[in-house]
Amino acid sequence: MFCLAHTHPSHTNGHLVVTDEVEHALETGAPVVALETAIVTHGMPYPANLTTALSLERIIRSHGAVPATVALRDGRVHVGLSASELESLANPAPESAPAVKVSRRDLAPALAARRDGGTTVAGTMVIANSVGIASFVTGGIGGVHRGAESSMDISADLLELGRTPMLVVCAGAKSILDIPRTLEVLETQGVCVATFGERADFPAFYTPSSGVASPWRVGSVGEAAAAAYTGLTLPSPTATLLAVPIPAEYAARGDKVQAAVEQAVRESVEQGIDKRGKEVTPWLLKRVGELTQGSALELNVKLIENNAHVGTQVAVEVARLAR
Ligand code: PSU
Ligand code: MN
Repeated sequence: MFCLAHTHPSHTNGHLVVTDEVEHALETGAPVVALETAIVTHGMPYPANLTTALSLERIIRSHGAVPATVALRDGRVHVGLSASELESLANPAPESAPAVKVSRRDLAPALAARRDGGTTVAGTMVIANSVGIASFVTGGIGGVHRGAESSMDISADLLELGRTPMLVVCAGAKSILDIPRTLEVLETQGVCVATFGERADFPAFYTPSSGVASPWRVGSVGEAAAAAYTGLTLPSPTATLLAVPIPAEYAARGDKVQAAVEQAVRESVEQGIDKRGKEVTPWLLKRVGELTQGSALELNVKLIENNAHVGTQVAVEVARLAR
């Protein structure tokens, strides 16, 4: 259970609210798929953030798993959100304090201050793992930022993948990041990185290929699940980062978005935004959105829905292997 449980049994669940649906699924070994909410609070504008979050939950259910959307609300960690809780996170009342972006280091102060929060990949992994969830679907992970050799801006997502054994499904890393160095850090952290499908290279979020070789390739749901499940059974369990390329039909549009990404990165350096820590990723996402007039957002929705389709099938198989 979430942190306090180990040291203060009387506070068991004091910080944690798990919906009955998720709790029942966990008790019976049914597949549960975690979803993050930094993408809701900081990654996408309203109302696309809400419709996408609801659509992901629907897709996960349609493949026979239970979605567990993770967020912070009023001093508590929530695993599973109602539609109205999701709505208030996606579109906060104007008088309320804005939701914070919650990575591992933000968990304690955000809870203590009773702030609403959208959890990043790292923040979501910590929470999901603490309640026994083995699978997690997202869009893009954080990574090594370009220029990290001087800024040292390396997402906590990569270190969390190194210490929290679970399946994380993404569409690769955005090219706002330094993809070769991101893969280097994942190797250093001992993360199994496998690309789903026929391509030999790691996907770049908006486009199916980054030109950088993927360490592993898995050709089917079964192969992906076998790798992920085996990682969980090792004496020292390891995470699997399953990278699912955006479907080929979107490749041409992805190339156009790619040009906007390059421009946004240049502007962030010119304006010194690249030195602003946790603000960097949301700034770049917003700027790419403006430059592409919604086309980036549309691709973002398509690829994350595709991740949920593929990822849930893998999660269902991992749960079956674990029974
Ligand atoms: N990449 C995206 N969309 C996102 C994020 C990353 O394409 O919304 C979010 C995720 O929540 C991810 C976080 O975990 O940004 C990484 O932020 P940082 O680089 O500050 O660690
Ligand atoms: Mn960062």
